[in-house]
Amino acid sequence: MSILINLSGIILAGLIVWWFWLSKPDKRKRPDVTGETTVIVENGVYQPGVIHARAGQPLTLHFDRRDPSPCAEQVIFHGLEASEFLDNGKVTTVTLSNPPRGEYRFTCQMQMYQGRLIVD
Ligand SMILES: [Cu+2]
Repeated sequence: MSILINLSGIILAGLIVWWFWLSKPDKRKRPDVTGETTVIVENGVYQPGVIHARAGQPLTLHFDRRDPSPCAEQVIFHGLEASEFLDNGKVTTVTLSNPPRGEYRFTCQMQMYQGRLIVD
């Protein structure tokens, strides 16, 4: 009986090791970027909420605002000196011509909409 318990303990430990160290190769790989993404602004969230970009490559974002509330009317890129007003029911394009490496938040003016831009 104790052999069985030990065995299951070893298997469990093995699973934990696998889960935490071996099962996430994607995290180390740099994600693919296209340099162009459509972001839907609706129901208090940006979709997608995380955008990847390459340092030194232009990034074009098309904000598709589907929320009439004034909360959604502006997008601000913190740390990048970039912001834009978004017309409801329309697509507004924001271009970051040369984003430096780093991680930046982009939010509405009240910071209820929250997104992350990761430039690497
Ligand atoms: Cu807001």
